[in-house]
Amino acid sequence: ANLSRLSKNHIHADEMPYCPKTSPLIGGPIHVSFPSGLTLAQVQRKNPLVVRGGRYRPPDCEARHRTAIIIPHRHREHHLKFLLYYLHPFLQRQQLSYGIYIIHQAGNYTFNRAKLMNVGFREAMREEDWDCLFFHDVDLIPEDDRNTYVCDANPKHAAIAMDKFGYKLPYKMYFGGVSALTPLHYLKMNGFPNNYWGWGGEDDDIGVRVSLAGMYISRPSLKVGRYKMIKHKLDKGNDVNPKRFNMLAKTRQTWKLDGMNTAEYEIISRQYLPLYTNITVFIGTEA
Ligand code: UDH
Repeated sequence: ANLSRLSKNHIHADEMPYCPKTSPLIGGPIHVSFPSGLTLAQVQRKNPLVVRGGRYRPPDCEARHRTAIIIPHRHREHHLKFLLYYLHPFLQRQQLSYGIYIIHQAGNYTFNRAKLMNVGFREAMREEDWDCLFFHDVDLIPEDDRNTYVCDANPKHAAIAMDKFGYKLPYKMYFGGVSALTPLHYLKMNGFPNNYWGWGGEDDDIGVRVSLAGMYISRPSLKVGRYKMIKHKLDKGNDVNPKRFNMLAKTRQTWKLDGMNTAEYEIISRQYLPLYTNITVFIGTEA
């Protein structure tokens, strides 16, 4: 009797039924264009149910999945605006409970995408028990909402078909752009490397870590895992990393010594903005 009273009392917060396994709001292909003059205020008006820090939960059902989106960022406000414009409605149509985290590298030292992901993982998990993390470049816009932002049994490479590669996988082990891991996957592979400074190599290192940790790469279909990249040139402060091939050849020896277990950084600020949580972090410089 006590138990049943307990569970009844417990109902108040959980009264809502679970969302259906497949969201009825999913529509398939999305036409992606980049309207000039778009502002963040407009994006905010179009997403009235998104709350402080860029959080959302479906209003009339209990989400089956809690997904954090982790976006490495510096000086790409223009791209970020378009990504938010498409991503918020996309995630809402999938009836997910979600949060968007921008991990902003402080200073003008060489960029380090993978280390920023380690920061994002730890800082997002500190806030909530997310069951899936999407590591997401700022310039990739998903073009089909059947590409659900939930995790698989194995680490998932979601950006299988990008326009810049002719909507094909450029090579079998490619793991760049957008990938999705559970906290367990992430810790099993010791997260991402911290020592790839500049452009290139880190995504292949991550792909190798997946297999060294005894996992496989899962992918959506080519039809669904489509992305449009916002065109741009290589950024200042993100020169091609000439050491990447030598480093990649050693991943087998280094993955347990360098990664989530050794990520050191200093949080400069944490801002709960209307459309996302911004974490500005100092991640150091190349040794
Ligand atoms: N990023 C930033 N700011 C930077 C650099 C990178 O925010 O200054 C982030 C952003 O999320 C971006 C991601 O890191 O989507 C990956 O960096 P990228 O867009 O430069 O890499 P990508 O390979 O584009 O997508 C490369 C453009 C031309 C490279 C030619 C090299 N031979």
